[in-house]
Amino acid sequence: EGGGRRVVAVGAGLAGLGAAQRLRGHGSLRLLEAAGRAGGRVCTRPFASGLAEMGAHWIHGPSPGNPVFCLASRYGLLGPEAAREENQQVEAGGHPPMPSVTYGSSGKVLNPKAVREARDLFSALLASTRAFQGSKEPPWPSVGQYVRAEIARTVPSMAGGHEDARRLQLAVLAACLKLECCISGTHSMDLVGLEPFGEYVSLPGLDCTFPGGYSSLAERLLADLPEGTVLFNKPVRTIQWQGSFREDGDDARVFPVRVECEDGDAFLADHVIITVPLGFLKERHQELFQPPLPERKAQAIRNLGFGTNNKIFLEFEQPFWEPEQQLLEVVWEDESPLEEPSADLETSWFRKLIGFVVLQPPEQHGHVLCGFIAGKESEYMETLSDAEVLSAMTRVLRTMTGNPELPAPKSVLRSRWRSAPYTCGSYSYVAVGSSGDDIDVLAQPLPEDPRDPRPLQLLFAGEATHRTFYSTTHGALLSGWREAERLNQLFQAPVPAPQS
Ligand code: 6YU
Repeated sequence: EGGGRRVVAVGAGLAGLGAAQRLRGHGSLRLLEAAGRAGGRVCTRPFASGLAEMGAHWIHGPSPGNPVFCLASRYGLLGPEAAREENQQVEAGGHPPMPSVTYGSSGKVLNPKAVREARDLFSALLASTRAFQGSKEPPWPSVGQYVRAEIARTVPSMAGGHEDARRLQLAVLAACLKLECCISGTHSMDLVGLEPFGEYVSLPGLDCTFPGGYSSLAERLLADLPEGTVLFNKPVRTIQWQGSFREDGDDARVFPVRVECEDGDAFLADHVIITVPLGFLKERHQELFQPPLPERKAQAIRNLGFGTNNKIFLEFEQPFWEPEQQLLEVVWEDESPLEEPSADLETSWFRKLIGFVVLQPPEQHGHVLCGFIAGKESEYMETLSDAEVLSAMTRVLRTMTGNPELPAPKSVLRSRWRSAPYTCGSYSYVAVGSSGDDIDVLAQPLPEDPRDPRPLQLLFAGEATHRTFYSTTHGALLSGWREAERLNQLFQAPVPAPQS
């Protein structure tokens, strides 16, 4: 250690691991992680005969511009499909096409042509939101209000004016909005800001998964760090900055930051990289930082959105779907985006579920479906028992397939990201009333004054600090690299003369 500068990183998700990877060789580094494992929201668990991704599922846009894809390829963690050049060039715009079947609540498979028509309309509307990027006066504050207003305008001409067909189109559009809630990790698209929505960048490439689990990436990053760099089960309680702290028995060195863990252990540092999720910051920033964060930073934390998207894995003895089907969607035929959804969580939470992805290949995973559900309904689901969730899912599937005898799943496993004490939700979005500038403010190191003699005491990384790739693993990794680079630059700069 000697005179080298001491760096502490809080959180061993991809942002923290990425920062550690890039900081090697500079001063000394400790990573404090609240959980007993690395990866954070990258979390693979065994389920059925295979694996279940409780958090991040796909590499979004696996192509040479995606650092997660590049690392995973370098480590040999991806299957042959992902490595194919053609796959890397597909422009899916964040919504990869998958062979799908759409069930309606009347118990029948819906007409694929009618479903496609409504989906195409929705995609076009969503794409048209990009036009409002940077606009001083967007027509509506939120994506949801804009999309619904456009749908209302289209209604008279929808489905050639045929009432039943029009109703079906509206029901599919309601399902599209729920899917979008899962993608944005929000309760309602009415909470997602229209103007900033277009700043999110989707990379080219056909989304792919990790055959050995997403956690294999975190494990590789961890394995490359010197032994003992990461301390597990070390939740941080307070971060004191702008101080003058001395180690017992060593008066020579004074550190500006002191990081105290819940178990009372304390670490003195010159620089602390904070990678805790925005959800955790929203709940705890007031006690976490002493002195408190500047108002601008606290405001950005309050302004930005952080919602819930959960998964429900169901294992079946036998598949009731066809082998080629990769996505089973559900549409409640009595719903419309122009009407308020039911607010009674107890009786209708399961209506927010968008459907299921079939885990591939069945030889590895068994017959497993992965359902997605966002928002308050998803948070309500977290309060239920496994048996209650399993029985609600069985009812949904029986309704949708029109088969009251459909065998219940053998087992269930779900994520509970809202109740996870060191995450407090799933991922960030740019909420109504905030903008991409809030992301940059969140990412700004402290103290704010660049002439401060003790610069970069607090640095901020994590998915929510990446202006164009927030809510993704590549955004998280890049944010960690960015902050490590900021420190590396400082370490290379000539050391200023000590102040007397
Ligand atoms: C992706 C995907 N994906 C599904 C679900 C979730 C997420 N994401 P971490 O939380 O990892 O690390 C912080 C650590 O800090 C953690 O270990 C804590 O324990 C620790 N900590 C906290 N407090 C502490 C304390 N006090 N002391 C010590 N330690 C502490 N991303 O690329 N593909 O398919 C999905 C999905 C259910 C929950 C995802 C996906 C998001 C990523 O998982 C996430 O961004 C990163 O892993 C975060 O890493 P990190 O290091 O920042 O934090 C237009 C428009 C668009 C909007 N978005 C569109 C994009 C769609 C996003 N898609 C997501 C979809 C799924 C299915």
